[in-house]
Amino acid sequence: MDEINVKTILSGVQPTGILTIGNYIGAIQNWKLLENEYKCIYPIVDLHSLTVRQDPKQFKDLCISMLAQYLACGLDAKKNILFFQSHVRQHTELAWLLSCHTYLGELSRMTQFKEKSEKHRDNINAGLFTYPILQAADILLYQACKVPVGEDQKQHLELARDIAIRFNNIYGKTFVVPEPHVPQMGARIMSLQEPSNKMSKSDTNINGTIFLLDSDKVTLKKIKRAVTDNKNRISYNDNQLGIKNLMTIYMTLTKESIREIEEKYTDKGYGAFKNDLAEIVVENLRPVREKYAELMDNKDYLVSIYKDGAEKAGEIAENTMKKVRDNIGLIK
Ligand code: ATP
Ligand code: LTN
Repeated sequence: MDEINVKTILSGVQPTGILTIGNYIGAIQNWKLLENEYKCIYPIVDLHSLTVRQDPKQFKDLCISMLAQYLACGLDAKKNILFFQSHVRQHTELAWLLSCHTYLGELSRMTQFKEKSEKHRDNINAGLFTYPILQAADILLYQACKVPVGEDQKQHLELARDIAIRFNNIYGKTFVVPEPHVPQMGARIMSLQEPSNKMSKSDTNINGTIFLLDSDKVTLKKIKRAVTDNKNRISYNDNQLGIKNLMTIYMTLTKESIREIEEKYTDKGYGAFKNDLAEIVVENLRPVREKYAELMDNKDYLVSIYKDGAEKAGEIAENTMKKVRDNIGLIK
């Protein structure tokens, strides 16, 4: 069993919109590199999204859309377990048991809770507060050893580790203690309008964000309008954050080195560079958009993927839960 555990990777994304080129470069492209080496489990964490009020009809569409986006980006459903968190009931069962082993003080230190309660002042619900416990359950349920997450989720992962260690100390070894996974291509894509901020799918300034399903025309327009500076020099440095960000996108999509890109554009200005970059982005995203449209036209196939995923995930989850229930003293 440990042999299997050592090789499990797990990460979750909330179904709250369309993935950005930041998610694609920073997360999904890296996940693809792992699929042959690890057992990869990617729940679409629908229950987490309910900490913010969702329109029920729209939410169903968002969830299906997220699954189609994963597949359209090239995640292979045969090699990765893709499913909806809510379809594997053990997530919420474990979350309760873990909540009895988590302190209020720990939860009140979470910066995401502080930020989100600022943002949603009219709906500071208990779920928002206990959100990291459900996240810990997602991870510990599958005995994941590595969790690919961005900077902002490191604190939640640290808490998941603390809970796992505490539980193991009280009841004997029950959970693998997870570690963050630092991706090989660790690029962080910034907003095209405010290059000191991360590009994010929930950013209200949509001109700063390239969504995977943006049309060619929209992508072109967003790149042309991307904030740069007046140096008109293609150089990768911290005094030219806008151009640095565009070069990062260029580099990760073409696999050319920064040096090669700088040389290629020594005698050229921002206009030419932006035109070429737009073409590269458009060429990369077009197949994703086409595949997405095809998938959304084939709902039966999507249903078969998430059902199969939930079945596989459910088996692993139940194995862990048997051990947890027994260790904690619940009668079989
Ligand atoms: P939201 O706006 O809903 O908070 P987000 O777009 O910031 O979402 P997450 O859902 O928090 O993204 O993250 C999903 C995955 O994508 C994580 O692994 C995260 O590290 C990665 N990711 C998100 N934004 C970027 C980015 N701008 N650059 C690189 N990787 C990113
Ligand atoms: N909280 C994460 C999403 C998330 C997650 C997880 C990430 C839920 N469960 C388990 C990694 C592992 C977020 O907001 N990005």
